[in-house]
Amino acid sequence: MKRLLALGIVALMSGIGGVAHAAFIQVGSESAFLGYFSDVRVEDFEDETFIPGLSIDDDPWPGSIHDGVYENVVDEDTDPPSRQSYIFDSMWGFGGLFDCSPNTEGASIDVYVGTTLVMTIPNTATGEFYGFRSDTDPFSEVIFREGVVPAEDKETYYAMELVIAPVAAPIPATIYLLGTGLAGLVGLRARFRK
Ligand SMILES: [Ca+2]
Ligand SMILES: [Ca+2]
Ligand SMILES: [Ca+2]
Ligand SMILES: [Ca+2]
Repeated sequence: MKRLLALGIVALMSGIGGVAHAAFIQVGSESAFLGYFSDVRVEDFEDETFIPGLSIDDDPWPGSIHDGVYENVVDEDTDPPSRQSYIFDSMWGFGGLFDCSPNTEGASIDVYVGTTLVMTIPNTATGEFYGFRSDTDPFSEVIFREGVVPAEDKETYYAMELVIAPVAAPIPATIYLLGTGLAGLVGLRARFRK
């Protein structure tokens, strides 16, 4: 009996561990991504204005927007390292079309959420979709870093399009309270009229 209980606890704990490991799941195609999320925001870099909620932190190595793409370089050998953070209020999924061919194929791009490596964009990418989703917690920052790090290498890439699955905005508590408060007042008035 005790042994069964111990086995049960071990099974439970490994189950919890399994969920934690499955936090980020790479999504193989844009159609799979769009099929999974009913609500997505697309930034196509056709102008200098980003969709609401999106920003890119690329200090002190700013990229450029031209010809419908955002261009930048990932390199761990600059000081500070050349990395980019794609920031959005709160997302369940992030992806896009990425092209590593400009300025020849360099190193790959490793994509992080916090300190977790969530996917790698290979140096052979020429505009295919790379994306992932979280099935545990939403996230707000996606970091692009140089993958393999030989000192002489760096990866110049184009982000041709970003596809973001936002977390639906909850009804703010104050509006909800105001709503229920108004409903209460209407109810009171109705009662007094009788
Ligand atoms: Ca735009
Ligand atoms: Ca574009
Ligand atoms: Ca490098
Ligand atoms: Ca390149």
